[in-house]
Amino acid sequence: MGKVLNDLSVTPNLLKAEVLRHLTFTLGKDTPNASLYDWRMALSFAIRDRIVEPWFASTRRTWAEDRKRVYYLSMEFLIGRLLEDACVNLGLREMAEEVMAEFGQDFRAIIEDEPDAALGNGGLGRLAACFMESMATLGCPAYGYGIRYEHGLFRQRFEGGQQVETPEDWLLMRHPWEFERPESQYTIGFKGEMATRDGREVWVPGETVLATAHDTPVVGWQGKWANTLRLWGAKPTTLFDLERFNRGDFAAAAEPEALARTLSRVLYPDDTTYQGKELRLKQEFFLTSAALQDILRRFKAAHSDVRKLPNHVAIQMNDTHPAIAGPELIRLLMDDHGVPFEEAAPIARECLGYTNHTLLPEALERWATFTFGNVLPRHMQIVERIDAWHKDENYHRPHYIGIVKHHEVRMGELAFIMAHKVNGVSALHSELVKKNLFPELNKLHPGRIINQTNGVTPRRWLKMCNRPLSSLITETIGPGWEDDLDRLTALEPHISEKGFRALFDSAKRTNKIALSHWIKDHCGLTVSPDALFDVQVKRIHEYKRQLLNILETIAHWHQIKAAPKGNWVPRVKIFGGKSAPGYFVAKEIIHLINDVARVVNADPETRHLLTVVYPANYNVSMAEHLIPAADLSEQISTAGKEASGTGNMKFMMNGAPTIGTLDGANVEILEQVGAENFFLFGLTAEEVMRRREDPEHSRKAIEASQPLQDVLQMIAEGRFSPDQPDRYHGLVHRVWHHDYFLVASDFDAYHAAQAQVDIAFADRDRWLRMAAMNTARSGFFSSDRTIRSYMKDIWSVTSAL
Ligand code: 26W
Repeated sequence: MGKVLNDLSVTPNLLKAEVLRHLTFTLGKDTPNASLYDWRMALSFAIRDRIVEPWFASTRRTWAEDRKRVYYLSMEFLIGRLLEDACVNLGLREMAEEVMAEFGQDFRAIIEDEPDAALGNGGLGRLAACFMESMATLGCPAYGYGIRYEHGLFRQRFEGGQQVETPEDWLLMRHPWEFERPESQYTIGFKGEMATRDGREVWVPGETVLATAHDTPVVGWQGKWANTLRLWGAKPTTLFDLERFNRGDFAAAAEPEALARTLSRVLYPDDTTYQGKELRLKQEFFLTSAALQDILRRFKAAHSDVRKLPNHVAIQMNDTHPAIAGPELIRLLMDDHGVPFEEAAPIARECLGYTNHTLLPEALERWATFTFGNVLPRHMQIVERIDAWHKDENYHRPHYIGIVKHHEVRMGELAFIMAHKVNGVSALHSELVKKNLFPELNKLHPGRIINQTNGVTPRRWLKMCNRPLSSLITETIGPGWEDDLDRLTALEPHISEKGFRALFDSAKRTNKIALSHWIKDHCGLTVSPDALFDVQVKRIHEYKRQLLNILETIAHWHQIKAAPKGNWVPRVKIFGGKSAPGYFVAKEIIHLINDVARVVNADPETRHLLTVVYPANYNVSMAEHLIPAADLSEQISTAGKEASGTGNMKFMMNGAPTIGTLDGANVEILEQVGAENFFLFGLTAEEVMRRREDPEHSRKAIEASQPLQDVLQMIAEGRFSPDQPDRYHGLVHRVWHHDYFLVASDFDAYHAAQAQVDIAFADRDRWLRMAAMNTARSGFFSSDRTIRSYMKDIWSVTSAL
C-alpha cells in the first residue's frame, strides 16, 4: 500500500470549531436555537470537509497517472445513512461523539436523525453500495452512476396487519453529502425518427431531457482514497412554455418541466418482477446515456483515439437494467465519432461487463419491440445489427438463440453478447447461469461466464454496526482486520479459551439488550435477551419462503401448548421486509405473519417462551440494529432460487450461525464454517427439480407430516383470523396444490433442524463456539475480496494505493 493521502491530524478542538463554524455560517443558527437537524447538518458538513481532501487527491492522482477507471452502472444504490460510516472510515467516530457531547448533543440521536437513503430495493442495490465502499478502500479509481430518485423505496406501515405503502421523501430535508454539478449536464433523447442528413442516417429525437450530475464522495477505510457516486437528476430542456404562459394557461406552461422530472421521480419498487413499463425503459436509457456521454467526455479530455477506449475504461452493468449500454456506446461511437459498426461493436464489448443477479424467469427483462422501437428507434436498428453481427460471427448459432425473438428484445442475451465477461454472484449461481440460463451462449463463448462470489463491507457491517464485537476483536487480535478480514481467523485459537467465550457472549448480550429496548420502543413488546433471537430479514418473496418460517413457528407454538411445562428454549422470532406493492401472495404472507404474531403474543401460556416480532419498514438502518443482535440467521430459500444472498454474510460476520438450504452463497458459508457450525436442511437444487416432476409432491408431503397438517388446519379454521375465518383459504389451498417453492416438501426437515438449533442453543458453551467460529471464518465474505477479483478478472485495473 502506498502513502496515506489524507492528513488525519484533526484534533477535537479543531473539529469542534468546524462544527460551530458550519452551524453559524452554513446553517445560520446560533447554538441556543439549533435543532437536532441543525446539529446533524453542522457535523455532516464538518465531516464532509475532511473527505474533500482525499477526494481531490484521488481524482488528481487518477488524471496524473492516466489510470484506467471503473464505471459501475446501476439503477439502484441502497446506501443507507452516511454520517456514521464517514466518521468510522475517517477514524473520527469517537472524536465526533466527544465533540457533540461537549455541545450537549447525543451522537446516537444525531446519527438516527439522518434519513435512510433507500435508492434501491434490496440485495442488488445494497451490493452496489458495498462495492462503492470497497473500491474506495482498495484505491480502485471508480465512479458509480445511478439515478437521483426524489422518492426512494416506499415506506411500509401495517394497518390491521396488512402492508400499506406511503411515499418516501429523503430529499425533503437538505442532503448534506452531495455536490450539484450544473456544468455536468447532458441531453438525453427519446422517440422521434430516423432521418438522412448528408447521406448519413441520423436520429432526430422527438423528446429531450437534461441529465444533471449530483456527486457524493465515497471515502474508503482510513481515508486513503475517495471515489464519486454520480447520480443523475432529470430536468427539462425548456423550463417553461412561455407562449402558453403568456396565453394565460399557467398550469400547462409548466408541463415540460413536470414531464421531464417524472424520469427521476421514483424508484420502481418491484424487485424480481419486471413490468415492461415505458417509463422504466426511459429511466434505464436516461441513466445509461448520461453515464456514457460523461465517460466519453472524460476520456476525450486526455485521449483522442476512441479505439483505445478499452485500455482506459471498464464499464460494469449491474444486471440487465443498464444493458442498453451496448447499443448506446456503439451509437455514440458511430454517430458522434464516425467509427464504423464493425469496429465499434468489439470496442464496446471490450469495455463492458455484465453481472447477472437472478435466474427467476419473471425477473428477466424483455421489451416489446414495439415499445423499444418507439422509445429508442435508433437503438432498435443497432440491436438488430448486433444480432446479425453475432449470428455472422457464430454461424453455428442455433436459430432459437438471439436478442430479438417473438417481437421482444431480450436484455439478458443483449447484455451477454455485448459483454466480454458475464458473471454470476455465487459459485452455485454461476454454474446455474451456465447450465440453465445461457447454455447455448456459454457453448459459443466458453470462458466468458465466470463467478464472482458477493461480499459485504466489514466497515459498515461489523466495525460500525457492532461496536461491542469490534472492540473484542481488536483487543484479541489487534487492529488492522477491518481491511484484511481474513485476519479474523486469528480469533480461532481463542475460541477454546473460556475467558474469550465469556467476552464473546457478553458482546452479543449487550447487542441483544439494546435490541430488546428497541423492540419495546418500536413494537411495544417485551422480550428477554436470554431468549434465542431468530431473524429473517429480506424482501418478502415466495422463493425466500417466509411462509415456511411462519408455518414452522405455528408448529412450534402448537408443540409448546401441548406440553407447556416442557424444557423449551425461549425464542423471539423476528421478521422484517417489504413486499412489492402489487405482489398479492407476498402481501398475504405479511398479513399471516402479523396475524400469527397477534395471537401468539397474546397467549399467556406461551408468552415467556415464544414471541413473534415484525417491525414495519425494514431498511438498511434497521438491519444495522437487528443483525448484531441475532443468534440465528434464517436463509431458507428454495434451493436454486437465491442467486447469492448477502444478508447471510452479514449475520455470519456478526456471529450468528445459519439455518439454511444449499442455496446461493450459503453453500460457500457452509464450506468456510464447517457442517458442525451450520444448520443445514432441505432439498438440493437438483432434488428440487426432480421433486417438481411429481405433480402430487405437496399433497404427499403434507399427508406424511402430522405437524404440517395440524398447522394448515389451524390456519384454515381461522385460528389466526377469527374476524374472518376464511381469510387464508386461498393460501392453504396453494400449499396443498400449487406449492411451486416446495414449502411442504421441506417442512419436516426444517422443523427438525430447528429442534437441533434448540439443542445447540441450550448448550451455552457449544453455542458460543459455533457463533464465534462464524465470525472467525467470515473473512472470505468481505467485499474487498470480491472487488479485488473483479479488478483482476473483469476490469484489468490496478490499485492506485
Ligand atoms: C426489473 C425488475 C427487477 C429488479 C431487480 C428484476 C431483478 C432485480 C434484481 C436482480 C433482484 C436482486 O436484488 N437480486 C439479488 O441480488 C443480490 C446481489 O447479487 C443477491 O445476493 C440476491 O440473491 C439476489 O436476489
